[in-house]
Order: sequence, then structure tokens, then C-alpha cells
Amino acid sequence: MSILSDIAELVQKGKAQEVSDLVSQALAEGIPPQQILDEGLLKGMGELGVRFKNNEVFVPEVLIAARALNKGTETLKATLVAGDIKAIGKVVIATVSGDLHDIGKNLVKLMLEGAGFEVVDLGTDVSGEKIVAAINENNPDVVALSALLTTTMSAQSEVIKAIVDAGLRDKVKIIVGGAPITDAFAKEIGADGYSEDASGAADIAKQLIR
Ligand code: B1M
Repeated sequence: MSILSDIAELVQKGKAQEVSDLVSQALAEGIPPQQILDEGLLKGMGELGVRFKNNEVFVPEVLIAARALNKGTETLKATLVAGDIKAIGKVVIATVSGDLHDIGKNLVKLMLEGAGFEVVDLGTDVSGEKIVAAINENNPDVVALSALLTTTMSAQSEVIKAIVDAGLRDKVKIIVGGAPITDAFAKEIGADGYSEDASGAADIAKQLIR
């Protein structure tokens, strides 16, 4: 389907407005949002990721592409997220300390919102201390932690420790994810749930609050 490959290519070129326009066009043509996400937006970022790894493109190009991808997912959001439904629960979400990657986190947020959760997004590079403060302030049912670097995986464990130390562990369920995270790692650090992808994270959050 050429519109999807066009989206993938425009993500790599960082053409935010064109990406957004083509996503709207794809939706108008009746292409399912999940397919636009997987075969257009994420395919583009996946291909760029390979070129990044091979030193064919560098941080600025990847940042511009990330902005284009985020703009595309924003355009999808209206379709993926239902309107005026009562929230089924509240989630505090963050990318952990030392980690600036937010595309996966944003997708998890989108899927959680689509599943009916209210989501408090603390952004990237978030410390355990800030997460503890956000739990006290927002009283969430679930804390969702993302990490994309092998060097920041351990920060997920530090957040869980901070939550335990603050005496809040019984008050929240904790889910973790991100490319280097595995189910075994999640269990090892004492998380309640793990998913390798964003829609799975929303399913697990729903199961955990049941
Ligand atoms: Co970064 N980066 N990056 N980067 N970057 C990776 C992750 C890397 C694999 C690239 C590579 O070398 N092949 C590599 C990590 C190596 C490692 O640790 N093993 C890497 C590196 C090394 C770095 C820097 C150190 C590079 C440098 O400066 N020399 C630096 C670190 C900065 C920092 O964070 N302190 C860096 C910087 C950047 C940019 C800023 C340029 C940019 C981020 C922009 C942004 O996010 N706004 C960037 C990007 C875009 C990437 C790649 C290309 C793409 C990541 C991405 O967004 N993928 C990435 C290579 C790759 O993955 N192919 C790479 C799409 C996204 C949808 O997938 O985030 O995995 P992902 O989310 C998935 C799942 O993981 C899951 O759901 C999503 C799919 O449905 N998921 C969860 C994520 N969070 C979840 C939470 C859950 C459940 C599921 O529950 C709570």
C-alpha cells in the first residue's frame, strides 16, 4: 500500500506536516489506525533506526524524524482515543532517569488513553523521587515506566525501590517496558507487569486494575 510506504519515508525525512496530512488521508481512505501506525509511522522509524546504528544518519536527523512521528501519532490519536467516556483508572507514566527516548512512552500513553485510562505523563528523564511525588499528588492505580537504553534499565529498578521506600508499593501496580526490557528483568526488579509493545501494556494495565 503506497500511502503507508510514503508515510514511512516522510517520517525518515522528518516532514512532520506531510506525515500528519498523509495520516489523515490514510484514515479517510479507511486504513485501520493500527496498520497506519505499524506499517507507516513505526516502519519509518525502524528503518531510520537501522541507519542510525550504521552511522548513516545522526542524532539531529533522528530527532527531526521523532518529531514527525509524534505529529503523526497525534493525528491518529483522535481516532484511537474515544471521546467522553469515564476513565477506568489512572496511570502515571514516565521514561526513567537518564533516558530521553519518548516515542515508545507516547505510544503506550496513547494506547492507555484508548483503553479508557486517564494518563498523567511526567515526560522523560524522570527520577524515582519525582515519581513518588506524582503518586502522592495523583493517586494513580498504575505506574508505567519506559526505558530504551541498556544503561537506563536499572533506573526502573531504582524507581521501584523509591516507591517501596516511600511506603507506596501496595497502593500502585507497576508495569515496565522498552526495547531492552524482558519479562525476566521485569520479574527480577519486582514489577507487576511487562509488555513488549504499547497495546500489550494497555491490556496488562486493564488486567491489573481488575
Ligand atoms: Co537512541 N538509541 N540514543 N535516540 N534511538 C536507540 C534506543 C538504540 C537502540 C540505537 C542503536 O544504536 N541501534 C541505542 C541504544 C543501545 C542500547 O542501549 N542497547 C540508542 C542510543 C545508543 C542513543 C544515544 C546514547 C546516542 C548518542 O547520543 N550517541 C542517545 C541517548 C540519549 C538519552 O536518552 N540519554 C540517543 C538519542 C536518541 C535521540 C534523542 C536522537 C532519539 C530519541 C528521540 C525521542 O524519543 N524523542 C533516538 C531514537 C529515536 C532512537 C531509535 C532510532 C528509535 C527509538 C524509537 O523511538 N523507536 C532507537 C533504535 C531503534 O529502536 N531501532 C535508538 C520506536 C518506538 C515506538 O519503539 O521506544 O522501543 P520503542 O517502544 C516500543 C516498545 O519498546 C514498547 O512499546 C513500543 C512499541 O509498541 N515500549 C513499552 C516502550 N516503552 C514501554 C513501556 C511499557 C510497555 C512497552 O510499559 C510501561
